Amino acid sequence: MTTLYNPLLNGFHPDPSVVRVDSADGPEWFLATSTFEYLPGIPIHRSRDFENWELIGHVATRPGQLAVEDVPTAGGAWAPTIRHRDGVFHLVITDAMGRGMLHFTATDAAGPWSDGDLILKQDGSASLDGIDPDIAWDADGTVYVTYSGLILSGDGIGQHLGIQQVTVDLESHRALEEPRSMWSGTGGGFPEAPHLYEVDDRWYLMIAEGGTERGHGVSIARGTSPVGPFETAPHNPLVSARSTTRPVQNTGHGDLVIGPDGDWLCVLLGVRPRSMTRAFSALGRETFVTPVRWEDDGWPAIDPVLLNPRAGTRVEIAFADSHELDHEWIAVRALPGSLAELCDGALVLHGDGCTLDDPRPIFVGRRQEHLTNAVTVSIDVGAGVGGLAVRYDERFHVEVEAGEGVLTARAVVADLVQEWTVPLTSTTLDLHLDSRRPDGDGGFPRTSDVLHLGATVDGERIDLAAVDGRFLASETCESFTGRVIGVYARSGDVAVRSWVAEGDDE
Ligand code: 6LW
Repeated sequence: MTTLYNPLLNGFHPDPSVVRVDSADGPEWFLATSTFEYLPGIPIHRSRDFENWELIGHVATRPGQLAVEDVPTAGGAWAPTIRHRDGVFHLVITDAMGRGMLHFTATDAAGPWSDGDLILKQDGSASLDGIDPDIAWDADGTVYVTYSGLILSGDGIGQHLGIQQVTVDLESHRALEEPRSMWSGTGGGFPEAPHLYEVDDRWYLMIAEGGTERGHGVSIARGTSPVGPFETAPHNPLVSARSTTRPVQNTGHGDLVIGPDGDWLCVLLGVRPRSMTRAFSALGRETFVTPVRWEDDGWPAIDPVLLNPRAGTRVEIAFADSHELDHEWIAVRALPGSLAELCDGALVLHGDGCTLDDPRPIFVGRRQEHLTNAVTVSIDVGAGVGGLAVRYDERFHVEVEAGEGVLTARAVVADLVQEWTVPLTSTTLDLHLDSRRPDGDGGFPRTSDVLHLGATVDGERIDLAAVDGRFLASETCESFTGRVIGVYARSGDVAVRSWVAEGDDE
């Protein structure tokens, strides 16, 4: 029996879409998730048992595939759908406030993927207006793109037209009709994340509604045609954590697939909030999975998401032994390889005067994947100024920085900035950034975690500051992403010799 680990993908991996591909070698599953303003964009994870997942690459690895260089925070790669047909992987997604609604293809999910074609309105004038596109085919090969009609540009910006659908010619990438309104849920806010499934000669339209926060849920309807009409299931929402005290909240934005045991599964997003009232989700929206049962009446039932974290992990990277950055490294509105290079046994970042307050910092990082987490980097600041940071966005970041004779801990929370500084007599040192449970809580933790910032200089540990972790949580930052921990340079050259990260979810 397959073990369903939850989170299935730790760290910010929201809006999951999954596809199963059967071959002579057996089944494989592929997961795609959102990346917003980060690059490379749209990670693809692969599994052969639904337990162990490997990051095999990304859809957007080249300039121009997405246009995130100038998107506002939380713009960019929103909510993919991944499908497989006749040997080709198809992925549709909206590059929000970037290129628009896009269709990518690949014969190998690890890439390379195509450059991405805009899915155009019927008159060819512009991209379809909407988010969370789904792609489905009927037996005749007609292509249906079903999406959430949230208007992100132009006069109607912010309007929500409900769930919409068009048939599309994938040769011209043009809609063949004006958008039709579809069943849009049971009245919850923000109907989105539509997915169409043909099961036992019925067409099911599954959506998310209630918004991606605590009201989130998955609802479904069915009909005899992919264009509807659809009748609402009698027991919506199929799954939601709203008004519960479950440890996994915000569950919604689901996609269905047949798992290794022949049973159906639903992958979906969720958060793991901590504090006395479970208020703060430090890591952002992660990917989870839960069983699905088809009842005798032909409706699916989806179980509540059960937390089942994996064992802790330890990642050790000595850059002298590295020939290239692995797939886990990401950067803000730029590809990591354009900001940092491996040379002389180190990862060298070339500061350009930008700081973490700027839209394109010289920063390369990795998702924080565990609620209790410790990162140490060995760094040489003899030729520059830089450090180790945990980032939500330009207005919410906490870092420990060294260079020009000063060691600084800094907390930037919206427009509030606090710094702790001590003189620095060395240019080679270790920097530490730990997320620890709050102590002395008597079972009622007063926050999600506490961020401890420090350094080890000439063998002496210096604890500089402790910052309440609530200020770097998806609720506080009103963020679609999650914590990313990385190294950065403000000025000059900063050489990072090693990276050690370990954590668990106890
Ligand atoms: C995604 C939509 C959503 O497109 O937020 O709130 C957007 N839910 O489904 C980004 O995650």
